[in-house]
Amino acid sequence: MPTALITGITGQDGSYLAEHLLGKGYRVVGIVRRSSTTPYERIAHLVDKIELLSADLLDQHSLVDAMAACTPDEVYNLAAQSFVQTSWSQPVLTGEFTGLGVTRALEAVRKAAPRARFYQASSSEMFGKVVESPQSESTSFYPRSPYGVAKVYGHWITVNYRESYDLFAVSGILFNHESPRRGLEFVTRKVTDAVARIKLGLAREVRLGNLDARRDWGFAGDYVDAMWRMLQQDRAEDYVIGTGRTHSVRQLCEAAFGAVDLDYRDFVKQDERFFRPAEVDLLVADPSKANTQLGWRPRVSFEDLIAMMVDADLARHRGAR
Ligand code: NDP
Ligand code: GDR
Repeated sequence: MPTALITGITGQDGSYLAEHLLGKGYRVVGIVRRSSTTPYERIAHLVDKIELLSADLLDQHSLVDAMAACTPDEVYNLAAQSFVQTSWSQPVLTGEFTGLGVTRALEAVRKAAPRARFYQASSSEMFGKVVESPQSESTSFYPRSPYGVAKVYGHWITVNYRESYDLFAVSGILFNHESPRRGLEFVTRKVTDAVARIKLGLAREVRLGNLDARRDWGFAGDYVDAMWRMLQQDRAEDYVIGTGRTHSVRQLCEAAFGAVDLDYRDFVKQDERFFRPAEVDLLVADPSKANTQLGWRPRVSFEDLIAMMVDADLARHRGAR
């Protein structure tokens, strides 16, 4: 039974990846950081099937100890400060978690589990102010936020450790992926949660920033399979993962409100607080390398994804009444 170690197991992707690997017969070990509460809501249904170790991306020794304790065959480094807007108010912390944290994770692998295969959660935010569309593995980076800059560092340090130490280290450049487990501050979930509350009479409006930004949105459950596939290849290489379709935040609102027969224009208000100091206007993936080499294709469409998220938020709010 192979062992997988997941940092960020309590996050959206960590929870789906844990399910995916358990389904394949893996022993799954997750890293959690100390908290005064137990914020395991996304993995509550899995806690008796996985092992949890206490460690933090800020603490090198804890990562080495975790690696030594479980001797993983595969390491998925998903932990990060992942909210772009927060990266302007906490740029140093974002650099520590999202940038240098990758080096700490790689050092822990090098010291305690050098034969383990390593996955780094890189991001389409590295393309930022895009120099071409669609974006592929060969597109140059132009990050537009402290988060994007930190991810570029994490990306290149992964490449560097592969080349310096012959580690099997890959970087998945993933475009936005969402689900009913998405954090409430991200725009898809913010909108679908608001749609549910408005439909049930619990709210009257939702305040958003830039409605013209365009993203390539897919379903998180599909994307964790791509992560796993990358680590099963003969050679460690980097891959772009996305759907190849792009929609604006306005179209997202149209789809989400439309799913409950409401018109978004009656409920969406624009608010300066949610505009960013520097915006990423357009992202759209060219996933042809992943299609060909990994045999990976997204299975859930944008429309079905938004409907799934609206349904889940409606059910949750109905249950809470
Ligand atoms: P989430 O924000 O849902 O999860 C982040 C995880 O990181 C949580 O488990 C969090 O733990 C953990 N974490 C944060 N800081 C630390 C730390 N110092 N030490 C240990 N753990 C820490 O992110 P997602 O699941 O959406 O994303 C997973 C990864 O993929 C991230 O690296 C993200 O940047 C990247 N990514 C995501 C994309 C997306 O669209 N979702 C697209 C491209 C890349 P806690 O629960 O304690 O807060
Ligand atoms: P993003 O996701 O920054 O792409 O990063 P987010 O959902 O936060 O923003 C997407 C776009 O929507 C616009 N927007 C708003 N965003 C939020 N959060 N709240 C609003 O009210 C709002 N109004 C408009 C934003 O300006 C932006 O253009 C996500 C994260 O998961 C990263 O960790 C990951 O690396 C990238 O996706 C790929």
